[in-house]
Amino acid sequence: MALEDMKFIQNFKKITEDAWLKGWHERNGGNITYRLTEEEVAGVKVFINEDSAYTPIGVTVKNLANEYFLVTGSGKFIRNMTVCLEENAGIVKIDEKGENYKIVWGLTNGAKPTSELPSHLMSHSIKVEKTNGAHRVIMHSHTTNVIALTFVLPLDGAVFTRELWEMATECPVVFPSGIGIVPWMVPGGSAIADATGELMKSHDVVIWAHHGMFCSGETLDLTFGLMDTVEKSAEILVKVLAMGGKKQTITSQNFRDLARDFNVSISEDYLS
Ligand code: 2HA
Ligand code: ZN
Repeated sequence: MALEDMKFIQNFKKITEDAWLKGWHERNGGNITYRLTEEEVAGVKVFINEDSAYTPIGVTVKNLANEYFLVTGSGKFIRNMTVCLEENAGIVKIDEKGENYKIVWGLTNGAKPTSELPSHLMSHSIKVEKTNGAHRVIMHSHTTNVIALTFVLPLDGAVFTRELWEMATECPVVFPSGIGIVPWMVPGGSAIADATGELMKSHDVVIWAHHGMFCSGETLDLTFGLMDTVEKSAEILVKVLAMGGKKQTITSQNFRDLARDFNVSISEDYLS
C-alpha cells in the first residue's frame, strides 16, 4: 500500500477538495493540520525519512512532543492538495521539547509548513489538554460570509454566537460552546497564536476579524462540518440583514427547550 492509499490521507484530500469547492480557499488562503494516531504513525514509518533538521516552531507546545502532523504547505493552494499532495503538504514531527519541527514526508522542493503553524500547534496543544487527546484537526478557512459579518457585527463572541445560533436551529447543538473572536491582528506569528489558543480553551470555533475562521474537531469530517455549519448560518444572517433584518426569531426559551431535548449544555451567557 502506498502512503496516499491510507485512509487519513484520502479523508484529507476529500475535505480539501470540498473546502476548495465551497469557495473558502482562494489562492493560498487557509490551511489545515491533522494529528496522526499511533496506528497511522506506525503505518507511515516505511514512507518517512527522519534525517532532516529541526526548525523552531515559534511557540512551545510541550504536550505535543514527538507527535506527527499532516500539514498544508506555506504558499500552497488548497485546490492543489488533490493534484499532488507531496508538493503541497507534508508530515512533520515535533521534537521532545515541543519547540521544533522537522519535515519527515512531503513538502518537496524546499516547501515549508503553513505560515499559520504557530496558531495551529498552539490550538492543538490546548485541545489535546482540554479534550484528553480527542481533537485531532485544526482547520483555518477564509469563509466569505463570516468574514463579511466581522465588518458589521460588534467584535464580541457572545454577540456572534447568539446571532449565528438564531439563524439555524441545529447551531447550538453543533457548537454549544459558542464562538471566540480575535480582533484584527497580523497573521502568521506567535501573538495571534496565543490569542487564538486562549479562546480555544473554551470554544471550538474562533473567528479572526476581517480574515477568517479557525475550527477544531475530532475528525476531518466533523471539523469540516463545523466550519460549514457556522458559515451556512453566517450566509443566512447576511441575507437576513440584507433583507432589512429579523422580524421574528428563535427565543432564549426556545434554545433552553432545544438544549434539554438534545441533551446539550449551553451557557446562560448566550441566553439573556
Ligand atoms: O495564506 O490563510 O492566514 C494562508 C493564510 C494565512
Ligand atoms: Zn488566513
